[in-house]
Amino acid sequence: MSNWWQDRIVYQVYPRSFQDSDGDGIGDIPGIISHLPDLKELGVGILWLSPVYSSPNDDNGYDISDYRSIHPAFGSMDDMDRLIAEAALLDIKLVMDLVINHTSSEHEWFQKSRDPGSPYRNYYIWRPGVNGGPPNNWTSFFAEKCWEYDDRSGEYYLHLFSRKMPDLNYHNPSVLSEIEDIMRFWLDKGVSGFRCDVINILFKTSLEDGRKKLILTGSEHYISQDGAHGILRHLRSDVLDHYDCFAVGETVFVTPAMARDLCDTSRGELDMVFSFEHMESDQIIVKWFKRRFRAGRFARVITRWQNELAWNANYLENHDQPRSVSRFGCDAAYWKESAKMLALFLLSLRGTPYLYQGQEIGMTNFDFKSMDDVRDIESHNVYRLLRRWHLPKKMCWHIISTSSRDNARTPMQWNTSGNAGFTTGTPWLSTNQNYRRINAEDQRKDPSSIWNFYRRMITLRAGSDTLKYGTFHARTTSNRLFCFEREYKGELLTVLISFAPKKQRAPCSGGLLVSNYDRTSYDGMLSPYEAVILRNEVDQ
Ligand code: TEU
Repeated sequence: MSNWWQDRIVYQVYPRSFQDSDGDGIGDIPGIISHLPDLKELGVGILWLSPVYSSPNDDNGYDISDYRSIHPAFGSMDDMDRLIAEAALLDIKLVMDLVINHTSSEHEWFQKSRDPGSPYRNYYIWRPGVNGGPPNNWTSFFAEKCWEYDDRSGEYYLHLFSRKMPDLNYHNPSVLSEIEDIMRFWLDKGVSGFRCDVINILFKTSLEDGRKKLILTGSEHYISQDGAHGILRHLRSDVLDHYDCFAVGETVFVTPAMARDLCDTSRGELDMVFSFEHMESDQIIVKWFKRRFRAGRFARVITRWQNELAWNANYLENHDQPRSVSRFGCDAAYWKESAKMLALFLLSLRGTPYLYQGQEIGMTNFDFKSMDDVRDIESHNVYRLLRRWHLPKKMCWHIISTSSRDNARTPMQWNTSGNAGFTTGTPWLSTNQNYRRINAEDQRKDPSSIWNFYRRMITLRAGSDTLKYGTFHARTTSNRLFCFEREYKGELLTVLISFAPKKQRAPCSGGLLVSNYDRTSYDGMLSPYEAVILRNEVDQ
């Protein structure tokens, strides 16, 4: 028996950039509601919302100041209730982002915590300075220091992200019970689970100095510690087990073995995790230093995760990553073919597929010209750091433009009207000017579009037990060709994926189930960026 979260497709909405309904330039919940029927038509079964809670937006909502209220720019709690109800009518389950490693510094708990005598003091990680400096040598995820001195209390607090995002203290059981109450609040409202932000770094085992590293000095003291596993088991048995819901963890720097410890059924922790290794296959040490994308390296990483985990959370894009067609495909000459190839690839893997808004129409990286157009805090911090290292401006811009998170955050391209139909006002982040060529309305009408191909692949997967539950076996992982098999109850599907801009021979027999090119049978030759699935029957 499978679970519903294994049979459905997840679609991630980044609310700020999805659909603005009131002209303030910021996407909102009524805007999301207006598109529920389109999502249904695409075949979406689960909607994951990036944070919509109250927030001063230092990190676009990942800095939460009240977990039980909605940011006014996104709408009201009534709008949220309506979204849950209307999604349910269409049999779309809603998943919320649960960001509990840190809160905003404007959260009431943190404001109270600044008073050393307050019962909230111990909700966060406060320490006196050492020799006139911070308590240890750790460095943050956002290329800045990770201790901030607070005048009011005469001590420093820890923040692994921005200084407006203080880390919670999971050595304090009160923090856990507060979080559990928040989870119950949302589950009681009818949401069906959580995407748990950086969930494997919650527990800081010690605050000793870390081994000096290029990035994240100190991380050996908090990545996937026993304490984090303990907390996850609590969240599962105290809360999640009492609802029909699931939890996917965003887990940084995990190996397959670490991931198994987080999501094997026997562990009673998470249902699946987002790993990063395939996203790191085109980088050198840090994401800012990209190397040429090599499909072979990428395919071998995917293969390892497919083989080593019973169930993966498969994704090629999210709000933190550049666009997949610009990164793993070709957003120029073979834009359409390579975007469809990536669709077929993603939907043929074993695991739950996650789509990110705009991926279904092949949205590309931003077309910005300078840092003035970029809004992301991380990108600005990194740009400043690179300039401090005296790197030439041109090189700094190249680094930001290939890797910035804003690549994924430009407004959703709905149609050819002003600002791509995203807003009637001024968008908070500029629209990519290619919206006249790349937009949802045109693609819905065009039977050969990327959108229609996604729809077709989602339908195919929904009706195929082999694609959903079959075993995975890789046959070729070269720089030009990724070939793997899925097998289930006497049916063998061979998936051939070309990552090459040229024709290539790839002999293989079987009935053609689907191709991203217009063809009715397979002759052993793949066109540029062609992807096909061939079907055979085998003895059981
Ligand atoms: O991201 C955590 C994370 O490690 C990264 O992907 C991060 O955003 C960055 O790219 C590191 O270089 C999660 C959220 O997805 C992200 O949007 C938040 O900014 C972050 O946590 C903090 O909540």
